[in-house]
Amino acid sequence: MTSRREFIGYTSAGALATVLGPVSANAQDAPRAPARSSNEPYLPTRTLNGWTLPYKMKDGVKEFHLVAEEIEHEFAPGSRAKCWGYNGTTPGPTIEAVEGDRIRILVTNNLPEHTTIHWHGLLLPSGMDGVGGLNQPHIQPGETFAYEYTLQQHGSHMYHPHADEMVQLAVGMMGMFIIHPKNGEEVPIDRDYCFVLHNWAMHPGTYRPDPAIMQDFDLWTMNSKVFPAIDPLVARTGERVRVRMANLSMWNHPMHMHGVQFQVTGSDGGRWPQTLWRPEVTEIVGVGQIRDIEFIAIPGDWAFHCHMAHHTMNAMGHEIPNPLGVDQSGVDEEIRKMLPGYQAMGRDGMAEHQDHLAMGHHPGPENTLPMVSGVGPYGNIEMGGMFTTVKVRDDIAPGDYSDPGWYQAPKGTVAAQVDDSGLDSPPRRGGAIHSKHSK
Ligand SMILES: [Cu+2]
Repeated sequence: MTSRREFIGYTSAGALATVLGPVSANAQDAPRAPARSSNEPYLPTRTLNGWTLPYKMKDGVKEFHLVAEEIEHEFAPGSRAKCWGYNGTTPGPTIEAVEGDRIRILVTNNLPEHTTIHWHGLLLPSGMDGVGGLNQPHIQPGETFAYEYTLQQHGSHMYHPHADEMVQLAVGMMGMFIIHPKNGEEVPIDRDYCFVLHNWAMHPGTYRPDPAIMQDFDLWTMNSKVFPAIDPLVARTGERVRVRMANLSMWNHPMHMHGVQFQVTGSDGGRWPQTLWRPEVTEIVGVGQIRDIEFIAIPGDWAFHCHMAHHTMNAMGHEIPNPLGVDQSGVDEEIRKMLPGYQAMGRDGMAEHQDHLAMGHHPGPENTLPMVSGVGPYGNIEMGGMFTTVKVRDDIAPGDYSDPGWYQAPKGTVAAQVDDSGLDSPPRRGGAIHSKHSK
């Protein structure tokens, strides 16, 4: 691992980290750098819950240093695991550079097995592409390799191992690689967020992701965090916000944003010509893809999440039979043999789950998050996994990313209960089983 002293010698887009102290393993606690604090000619990207890798300038080459290693990671308070990542975190730090830059990336392998890094989507010499055995010898434990090439493109990209991929991706080895256009942005951006979507088989009560799982994952993450531990995307009213969404999981994710029609404006292929931009409210980010979306910020608290309903939940216990509508008296003991800590619930839906846990009715399995959590100004949000919020306010200073708290909705603009005693029967077809208005 690079020492603090070495870090201080680096030029950084996130320069505050070098001034105020060592880069922490969980960078969500790191000081918030103002967006335009750097000397870089571009607006630095903000990696949700993450950080940007500082570099050193050496003879006209930007030199970065990644260290592949085992790390202690927290998905949210109450769920931690031994994962693999880079320089102390999963995902690894974001690499940022400019089209035309010559870059050198030193990769030190502190893992117990060999690795490589593939620069996903980058145009480079074949020998720098990072497929172990095909383009280069594997990087053995304890070795450091250098990758060096000139950036010929701009856009949102990723890096990840191309060695024992099933295991190394499953346990968290990935990061983003942002290349800014050398001539600046034709349409200027005020805030630029990025994250990688991923899935984890963190079986209840365990401390290591299971790499053998193909479909039944327990945790669905944005930058290796689950709601409510995912940072909100903060913006000032009227700002142009870009979100770069990458996917290195085992599923496609239809990412849905409330409150706006965003434009899909770019991908691994760079920021597209404006004639290709299209308005959407949900954009599927396929496995191995990146999609950039942009929108003008509208005041409010807006949900932003994957639309696969199970991807906004945490540990599921997939082997449990469907409890909906079932009287489960006496079955807890039986199920507890399969899932320690299980308590029968779900007869009337799963919303009660969050209340049961909040009231301390049962602790749940060790090191296992409740399926849903998060409390908003009006009650339980009942979400987990790939869910966060876009928080837009009129009075946020440019470059301030701190959480502004909950939105104070103008009077008369919040849905509220009305007196339904004098209502006519509503139009309907078919027979409801239980309904106040079913006659
Ligand atoms: Cu999803």
